[in-house]
Amino acid sequence: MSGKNRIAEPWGERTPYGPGQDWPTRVDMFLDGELDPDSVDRWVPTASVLHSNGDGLDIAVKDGGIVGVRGRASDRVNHGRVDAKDLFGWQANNSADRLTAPLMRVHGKLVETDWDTAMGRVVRHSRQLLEQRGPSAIGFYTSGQLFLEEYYTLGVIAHGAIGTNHVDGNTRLCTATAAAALKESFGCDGQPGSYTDVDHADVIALYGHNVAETQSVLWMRMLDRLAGPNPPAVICVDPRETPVAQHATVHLAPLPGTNVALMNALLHEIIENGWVDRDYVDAHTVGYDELVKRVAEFPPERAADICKVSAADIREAARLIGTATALLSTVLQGFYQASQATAAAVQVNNIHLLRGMLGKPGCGVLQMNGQPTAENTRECGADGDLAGFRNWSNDSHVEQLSALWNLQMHQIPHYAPPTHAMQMFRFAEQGTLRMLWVSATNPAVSLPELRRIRSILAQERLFVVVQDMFATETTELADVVLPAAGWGEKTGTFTNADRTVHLSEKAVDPPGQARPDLEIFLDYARRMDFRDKDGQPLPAWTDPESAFEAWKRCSAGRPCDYTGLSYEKLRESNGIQWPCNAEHPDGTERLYSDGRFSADPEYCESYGRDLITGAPLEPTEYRAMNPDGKAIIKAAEYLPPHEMPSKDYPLALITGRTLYHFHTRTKTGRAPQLRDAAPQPWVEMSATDAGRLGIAEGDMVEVATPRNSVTAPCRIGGIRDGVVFVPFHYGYWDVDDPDGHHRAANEMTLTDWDPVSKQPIFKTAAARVRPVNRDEEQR
Ligand SMILES: Nc1nc2c(c(=O)[nH]1)N[C@H]1C(S)=C(S)[C@@H](COP(=O)(O)OP(=O)(O)OC[C@H]3O[C@@H](n4cnc5c(=O)[nH]c(N)nc54)[C@H](O)[C@@H]3O)O[C@H]1N2
Ligand SMILES: Nc1nc2c(c(=O)[nH]1)N[C@H]1C(S)=C(S)[C@@H](COP(=O)(O)OP(=O)(O)OC[C@H]3O[C@@H](n4cnc5c(=O)[nH]c(N)nc54)[C@H](O)[C@@H]3O)O[C@H]1N2
Ligand SMILES: [Mo]
Repeated sequence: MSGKNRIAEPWGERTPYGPGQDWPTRVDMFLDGELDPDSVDRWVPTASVLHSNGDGLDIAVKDGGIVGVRGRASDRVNHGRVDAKDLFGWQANNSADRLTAPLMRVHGKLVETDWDTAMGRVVRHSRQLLEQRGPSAIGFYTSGQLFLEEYYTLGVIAHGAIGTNHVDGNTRLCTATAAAALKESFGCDGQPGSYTDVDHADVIALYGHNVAETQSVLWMRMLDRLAGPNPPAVICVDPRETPVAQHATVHLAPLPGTNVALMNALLHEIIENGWVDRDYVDAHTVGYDELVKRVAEFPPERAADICKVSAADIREAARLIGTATALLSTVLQGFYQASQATAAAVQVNNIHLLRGMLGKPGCGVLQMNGQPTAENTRECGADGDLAGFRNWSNDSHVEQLSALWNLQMHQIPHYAPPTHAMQMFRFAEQGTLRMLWVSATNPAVSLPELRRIRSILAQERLFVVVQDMFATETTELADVVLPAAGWGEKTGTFTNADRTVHLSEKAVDPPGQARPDLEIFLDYARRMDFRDKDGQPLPAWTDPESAFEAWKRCSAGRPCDYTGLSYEKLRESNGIQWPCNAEHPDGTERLYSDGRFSADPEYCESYGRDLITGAPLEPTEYRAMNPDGKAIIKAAEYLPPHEMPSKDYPLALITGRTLYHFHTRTKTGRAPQLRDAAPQPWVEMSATDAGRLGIAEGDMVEVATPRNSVTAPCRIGGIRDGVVFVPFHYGYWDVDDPDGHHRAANEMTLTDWDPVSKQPIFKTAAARVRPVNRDEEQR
């Protein structure tokens, strides 16, 4: 299939199939310059890294360089298909402007240096801070895009060797709510469902998830079901008319930030109409009566009034969900980055508990991930959790870690939950955090309220280390920049949103002096001379495979058990879902098939939080509420978003993605096909709102919130009235524009987060729009 087609037709040709049948294979490939596949020297197995779907693919290598990719037909996830970003995005690896040497700030300017000098400076600074201020002066802000081995190593260095509680990932912006919602309902993180549920479902409900653009291969699977016999009904909950909405049986377009009201009305209907599986609820859950009381206050008319959708549509969606024989639900940023994120996501879990639809073919919940390796950040404890889904407030779990790492228990901080990213930036702002090591993330574009973030990172007193493949808006603010090898240039494993583990093998050498992140972290540990309590080097491992073996020991007996896996086994596999151990040597397709959850007070990852205030439950409260470790049905009242449209800012601003770009475009902005498909930001508005303001398609407009503004051309499209959308991909590394700050959506977003998951609210802010006249444009 030619590359051009996949920009115009991102989902490719249909291969229809029916319920219970195997999804047909279709192999996608793109090679540089129409190269003949037979002329490729080697095909090196890996998986996709520009979303969390985990599509199996092979890298084509010729003359020591990457020349293309091809989907792996045998892989359980994609059956050969490749997302458009992955087809073209690999070209970024070959880009001439890669970082190839460490950089160091000298007299205010970043200058090239060597590894010894750069690491020497990092080590000197760390030692000084440890001596003068203690471990809490040092923080690590990592990613959902490194490999498992790298996160585990970073987690051991930070939580163990240094003993700081300030470790989090950009997963805080991404899947913190997925993790939180799974902990609240099932006692532990871990995706219950499987992508194969698409093959069996008769109803698929997507909550705030534009899967067509953000996990396009999963959408191909859904499209193929829709094109086949007995297609599923689709329910789409999204204020925009996304491609998903265009295929939906029922499209509910709520006002941003009103998801809990809508969910309560759906639950109200399910209970009212007797669509509850009482046997399942009685046998496997606690909390049902409280939910019944709570949602009794939410007849569809009330939600219709709050969300501004029709009560009849709510009833119809509830009927489809309530009478489904196999219900699959997916949830993502429209729920996770909105107000009351965890409260809303938990209500989706509640639907499945009420209907007894878990652990059976077609009956999955996918509290989705976004980034390719976000699951591993969470498992390995590099994100504000402890390794192996261990519970920071259960001493026996901390003791297990101290035994694994051969440290004293008090060396591992557990006085409070690990610090979340937004709080780490606050500590840096206040001056208690003095060193921040940023790996594989670009906070100067991706965090909310960028003016504030820039001023925090630019402080003289904060020592900033940034580890990346490219110069970015964030490296510009660093004191030391470390050049990293990327995907295809290093070996490691990662796990997708449905628990499928892949091994990604090194295909080519990194450019110049760039080094794998694992090597950089281990080099730091050696130079710092970190030791365990017997004086042995910590961490003890030296390469990806020995790191993986160490991680297996850490995961043993936990829900994310990797003990049955090895590099050798992964090399021969088509993707294996954890847990994989002696009991399940081929992995596990669905969790909780037996109605037993990871919620036992001694075993669970979390005792949960109050869904409104976010206050953690005491261990004794949890034991009293859930002594037998059942699934937990948690009700939530609806609260309006904090920043509502007002007289001065009458619209609701939401932000998100386009199919052609990944985040801050450091990769997709360097692939010509993708760059040209969406070269600049835009502002999406409804025809009614635009008409009222005298704005026509293509006119330049300024969107402003109380914080800052963005100027971009208007696109008039299928978005509900009263709402504007701006993609968040556009920073300014690639524009020679002194006013580049007015491109980034996050100039406008607010510093506020969900009280439970601490995930920032990127999808509700009050905004106003005005046309920008030609004179202003030229100024
Ligand atoms: N092409 C592409 N794919 C990607 C990525 C990418 O950058 N580009 N990134 C990956 C990552 S890390 C992530 S996290 C995922 C994100 O994947 P998605 O969550 O699917 O993407 P978003 O565009 O952020 O948001 C989804 C939808 O939420 C809707 N929405 C906004 N506010 C509300 C609300 O209040 N309620 C409801 N119900 N919906 C609302 C928006 O209209 C939007 O269509 O994508 C992954 N895949
Ligand atoms: N307004 C708004 N803001 C958002 C969102 C939104 O929907 N709206 N979504 C949020 C979400 S869900 C996410 S996930 C974040 C994403 O935000 P970021 O993580 O900041 O975005 P990326 O551009 O993916 O940044 C990853 C960086 O890592 C580098 N990199 C890639 N691979 C490697 C590697 O192997 N090693 C090293 N060292 N570096 C590497 C890349 O070059 C890039 O600079 O944005 C969040 N921000
Ligand atoms: Mo994300």
